[in-house]
Amino acid sequence: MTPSLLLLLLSCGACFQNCFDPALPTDDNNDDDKPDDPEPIDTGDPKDDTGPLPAPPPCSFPEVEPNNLAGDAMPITMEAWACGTLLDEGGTTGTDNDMVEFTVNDTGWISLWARGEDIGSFSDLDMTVWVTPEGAEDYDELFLPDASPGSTDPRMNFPVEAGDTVRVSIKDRRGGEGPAYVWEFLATSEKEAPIVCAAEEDETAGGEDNDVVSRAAQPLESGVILCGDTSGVDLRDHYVLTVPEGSTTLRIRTLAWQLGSAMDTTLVLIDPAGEARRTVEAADLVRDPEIEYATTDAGEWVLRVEANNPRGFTLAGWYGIEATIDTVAPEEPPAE
Ligand SMILES: [Ca+2]
Ligand SMILES: [Ca+2]
Ligand SMILES: [Ca+2]
Ligand SMILES: [Ca+2]
Repeated sequence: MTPSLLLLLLSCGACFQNCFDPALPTDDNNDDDKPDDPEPIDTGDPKDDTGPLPAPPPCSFPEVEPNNLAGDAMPITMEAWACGTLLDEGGTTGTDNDMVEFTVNDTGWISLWARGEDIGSFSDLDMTVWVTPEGAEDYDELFLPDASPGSTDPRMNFPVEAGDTVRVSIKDRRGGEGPAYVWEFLATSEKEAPIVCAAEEDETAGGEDNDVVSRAAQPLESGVILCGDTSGVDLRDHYVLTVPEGSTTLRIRTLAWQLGSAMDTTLVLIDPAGEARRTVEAADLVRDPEIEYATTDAGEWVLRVEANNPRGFTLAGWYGIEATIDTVAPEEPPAE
């Protein structure tokens, strides 16, 4: 691909941004060209307040090809936009792979966001992430995030350590045929965790793990958000719901994908006899399942929280579960 063609495509990307995203500023003095002088946006100083999110493009890190292989990943910094175009070497289809890499400055949660659809592209962006701890020989964590609420653009949050190297691959999921899709990417440091936990999972509360119904031991308290994790090979967690005598409505909600977890959750509600009464899987557009179930069967019910990620396991499989147990006590028999 010639440099002039790349410039033309990047210019198209800028046009997409300004035409389709009214939230983005327009710069009348700068036409629709990418800036010639990329400068990372330094928001490291809290006094340097640019608002809740770093300033949107201009792009601080226009991609430099070749960047298809891990060793060629383009170095970038957090809090600054990178951008590029998915175009194969022949310049005709979108089978490109673009990789960026950065080092984490502060321990805590980070957010990764790859934009395509949001800026007017018909791409279906795919983001794969590797995290390598400082001094490690190779990555030890692999995330497979997917779309985010309201968009096919992947966006996710997960905790990291200072010194970690994060490498990100951006592709079009459909691959093969297609126009030259533009993308933008931003990594930001989150000031707070995306979820507030009132209780934490105890994986071994009932034995070696909580992977089967018979080892369900940890109670879910009504109205309390419990945070758990299904990362790696730990794909199932079981909890106890104690249903008293009377007419009870169980309401269970999941807080995961909507907050940036890579987890696709399946909930299974199991009665005291061990029979599954209700199973709700992640839907395409809403991947955090909810259950509302009425029963008069008192006893120890079990809730299974299962990672059912269509693209395999992830190490960003964190979740929150909130169960409420509403019971109307049985009527007292009339006095003699
Ligand atoms: Ca590219
Ligand atoms: Ca590339
Ligand atoms: Ca677990
Ligand atoms: Ca488990």
